[in-house]
Amino acid sequence: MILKLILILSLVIAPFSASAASTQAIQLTPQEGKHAFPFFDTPTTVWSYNDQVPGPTIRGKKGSTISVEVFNRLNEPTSVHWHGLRIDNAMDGVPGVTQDPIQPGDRFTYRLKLNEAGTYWYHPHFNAGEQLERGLKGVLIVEEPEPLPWSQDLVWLLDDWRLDGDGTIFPRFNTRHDLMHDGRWGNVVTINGKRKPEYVVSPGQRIRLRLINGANARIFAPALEGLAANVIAVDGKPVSNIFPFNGFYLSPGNRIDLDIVIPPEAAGKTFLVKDAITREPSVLASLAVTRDSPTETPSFTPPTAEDFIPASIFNDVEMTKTWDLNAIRGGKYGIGWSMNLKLWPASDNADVKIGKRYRITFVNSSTRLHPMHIHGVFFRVLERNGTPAVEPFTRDTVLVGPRETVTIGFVPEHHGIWLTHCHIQSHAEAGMMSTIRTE
Ligand SMILES: [Cu+2]
Repeated sequence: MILKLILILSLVIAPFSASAASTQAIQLTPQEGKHAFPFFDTPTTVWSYNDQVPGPTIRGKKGSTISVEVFNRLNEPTSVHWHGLRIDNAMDGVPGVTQDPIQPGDRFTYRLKLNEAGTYWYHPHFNAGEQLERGLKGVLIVEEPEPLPWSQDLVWLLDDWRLDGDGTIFPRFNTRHDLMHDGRWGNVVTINGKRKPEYVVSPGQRIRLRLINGANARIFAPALEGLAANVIAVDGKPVSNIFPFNGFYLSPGNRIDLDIVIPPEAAGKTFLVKDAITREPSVLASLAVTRDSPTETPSFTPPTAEDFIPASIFNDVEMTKTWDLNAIRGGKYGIGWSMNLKLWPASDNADVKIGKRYRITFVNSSTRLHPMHIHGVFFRVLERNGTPAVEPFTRDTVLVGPRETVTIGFVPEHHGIWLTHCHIQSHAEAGMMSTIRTE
């Protein structure tokens, strides 16, 4: 009651600080729903947040706090993980590590302090191979407080689905084939749940395009045809120097923010955005330019990468940890994906201290793909196969290719037990998870 009164007073007395002082309350209800794909007579039964696929895009201002009440109306437990957010460990959404699973009919409230502007996303961390594939995922955007030059902020959640001939979701998850290979790749690719959607832009417009890979396993290599773009952020954080967007692998979990100017002379044109990961590039979406007369393009000063970590600080480090990634027999599916020969929930953990410098090396001893994600931190890629990496940005997910060795550097910032795992859901569920214990 008193808190409410204070909030009301603060709205009356200090309207300009109201957004920072108040807490945005959001409801997320995981539940069965219907989603119409274009080629089928009947809508597909999906699992959704709030009957939407993808779930609602949550937006909050940097510095604000949001509370998200999750009401589980599925017939099985769930949780929500906030991919990329550096938050209180108790809010990280990992059942068995940071919380108990949310049982059917139960509620759990996540309080999230939005400290850093950027592009994030949310998804379950329970039976994730099935829950994500059935449609549970959404985007979370933390908005910059300053005025921005973009007249449109396009958010594209890239996904794929494995649908049967009648439009139902292929009901077997973590199959032997998925486990032996690179997880579950679908046969229908969608942007925001739609097939090849068209977005309308106008000549001279400056737009921001946020790409989020929410697929279970598919890697995307988005390419803009005939349109120049600059990369301004990777995995939520501003890059240290903006660079042209040209051949970027977006692994499950990765995000990229692009700055695009629609050429003033492009009135009436349509630009295709294709996925170049397949031999025959396929259309993901298109940007249709209106025939309006061009507007003046606003100038753009790239945001500063405030806490960008220089790679040189990892020349000498307090600790190194090596995780060997490989398939072994065992686990709940008979085929396990291991980190140092351990299958989750057994794990060979890393113990680290806040503020120290660490190097972690992922050695992929297999011939499969492993996009490795670490919760609650961002890191620099230092080396690939012993050669210094040139990446003017930080990440929270890095693709470790077949037989590849990738070394990263990071400085732990928050207490707690932070999961690190392969973001190919089948691999994670077959054991490829461990933790970084931070004190
Ligand atoms: Cu993997």
